[in-house]
Amino acid sequence: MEKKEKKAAVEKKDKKAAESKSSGITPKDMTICKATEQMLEKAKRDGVETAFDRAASMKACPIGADSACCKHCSMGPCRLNAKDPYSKVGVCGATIDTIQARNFARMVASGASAHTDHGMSMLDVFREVVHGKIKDYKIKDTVKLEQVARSVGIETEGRSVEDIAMDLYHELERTYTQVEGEIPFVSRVPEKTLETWRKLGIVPRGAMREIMEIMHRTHIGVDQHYENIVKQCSRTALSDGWGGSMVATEISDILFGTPTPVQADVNMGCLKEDYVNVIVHGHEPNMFESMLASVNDPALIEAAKEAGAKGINLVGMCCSGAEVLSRHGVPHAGNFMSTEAILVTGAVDAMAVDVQCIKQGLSSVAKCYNSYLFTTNPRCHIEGAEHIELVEDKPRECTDEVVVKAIARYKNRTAQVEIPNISNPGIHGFSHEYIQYMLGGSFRASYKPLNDNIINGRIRGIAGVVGCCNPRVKHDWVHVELVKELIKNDVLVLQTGCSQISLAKAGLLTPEAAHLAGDGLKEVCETVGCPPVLGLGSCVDNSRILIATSEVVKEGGLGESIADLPAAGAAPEWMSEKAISIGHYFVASGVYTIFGATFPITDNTKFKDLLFSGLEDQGLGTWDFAADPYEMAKKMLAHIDKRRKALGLDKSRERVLFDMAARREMAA
Ligand code: NFS
Repeated sequence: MEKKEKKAAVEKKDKKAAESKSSGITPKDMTICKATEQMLEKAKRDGVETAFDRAASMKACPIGADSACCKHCSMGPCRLNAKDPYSKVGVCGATIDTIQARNFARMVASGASAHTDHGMSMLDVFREVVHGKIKDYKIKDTVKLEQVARSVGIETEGRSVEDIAMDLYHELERTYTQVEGEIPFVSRVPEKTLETWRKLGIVPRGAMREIMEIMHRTHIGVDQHYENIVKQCSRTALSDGWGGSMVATEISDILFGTPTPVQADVNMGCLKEDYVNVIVHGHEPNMFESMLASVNDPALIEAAKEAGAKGINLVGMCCSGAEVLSRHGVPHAGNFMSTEAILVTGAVDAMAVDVQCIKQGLSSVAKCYNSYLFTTNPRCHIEGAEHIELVEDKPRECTDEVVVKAIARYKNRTAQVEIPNISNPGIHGFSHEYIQYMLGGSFRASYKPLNDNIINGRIRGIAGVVGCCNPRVKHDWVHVELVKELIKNDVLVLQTGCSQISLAKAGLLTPEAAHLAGDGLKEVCETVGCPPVLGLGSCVDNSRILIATSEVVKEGGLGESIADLPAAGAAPEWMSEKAISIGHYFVASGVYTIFGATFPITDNTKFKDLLFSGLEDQGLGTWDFAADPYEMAKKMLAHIDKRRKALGLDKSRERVLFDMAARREMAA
């Protein structure tokens, strides 16, 4: 981002904040989500405050936004001058580059910890399922179990499911605990990409070791060379993407099923006034799976009916919502910036949360509407919320109690109920396995048709558009505008997390949305019958995108490493440290990655140069920034075209019409 552009963006934000304090900003300015807007209007009438209001009235700290302060020791906190970054150093002598690199590294460490701790929890559940201690879940997808086992070199021929599973558990545990060597899933990385990592010394050992080392190195007086700190950022982020996150996805698929396309509704219209409404919001699918069992329990359904309800209605939010949407077609009520707004409906009888992206503000909004907010995970308690702990081998005790209390709340509902009458159907549940099948057919499941279509230019490139929503920008707007621009330009878009929900609400996860795509992409979508925007699930499911890119490289014809692909990634409205870890593992994997909203960096520094161009020179990907979605699309397309040119594909984008033979080949 140019200094001027960033300054203008900050000034605009500040102006917006000042205006809204004097009520300059209306809900219409805050979001393009009509349901959220309607609830923000109601919240205003009810005198209820949400994160949108707080963001509007709280000016972002400009020094923090530029990452120009250091508070890692009590000789400070030290503030440097972002306008003249080399005019000062911290008390210990730390330069702006060291300070920014340390701050960035700690964001990577925190984000990577969140994903790897989640992945490790899934692995704990898996181990106890295999041991027979946890009986509520079982290995549902044995085909995937064998595939994953083989991918890390475990023999599967003629062996029992339990034996394979136990071997897989031990192998994958190394992802976290190994002190020397390489994490198991490097076996999936294209050879040339892995070669680059080895050359740079950034192949992760185990996530615990990498995260511990990054925390050590960013302590006062340890690593004071930004280049060396960034190296450890890469190693740690890779232990998330190809480690913790990938294990979370693969184990969840093995336990709860690999998603296949399913039609489901998204948006607040999923709530039903005359049903007991239970929302699950969080990140770990096991609580959600048990809640699904609870709401289908005949005794609890009967209890709900006795309380005067027609039944129990379960809906998801955020990432575990996105997983259960993908696996079971459970409706999804909205993304991160709608979690307070949905409580304003008054129709939520209970919201059960586990970990990550749970706003503390939910507690006071829930109170205003007499809705229950339950925390369920020992890692996440919230003052003012009731805690009902989910014990992994007795999960129903927790989820049944949540439902029982929700029924009681339904019976005594006092809040006025207003449910936005909006729900958006779409197709969810794509996985890298399904993309292979969808394009190649069951006899020849392969990425070849995708590669061929990229080579012949019908598909210009692939983009991953992922990540959070952030009240500092117009909710959902940046996601939607960016994706529309990309598909219009024949870029196939893969999505996860809150971004996928933004686009689902905008109706782009339907095959009919193909009419918004450029001619080439439209032809492919119409032939295969798929949407131009494919939803792959939650944020840990970004690992599905990594595997897909790896498969595309291995299929051939598009270069030898992930860095060679005409592909780009974006998190247009990011806000969490997890997003920084994800962004950095995509960059370290070779992907051009652009963020919107803001970027924690000072312009005109060596650290910025390294992130925004130096890493690419080392054979990795690159970071970039643009607040405006059209500018972002332009930059992504420019990168895709640069890669096409390097591959000699810049001439192949003349229009190729499908003849019958080509259609038959694709549909086979
Ligand atoms: Ni991802 Fe999911 Fe959403 Fe952002 Fe939060 S819910 S893990 S971090 S806000 S996409």
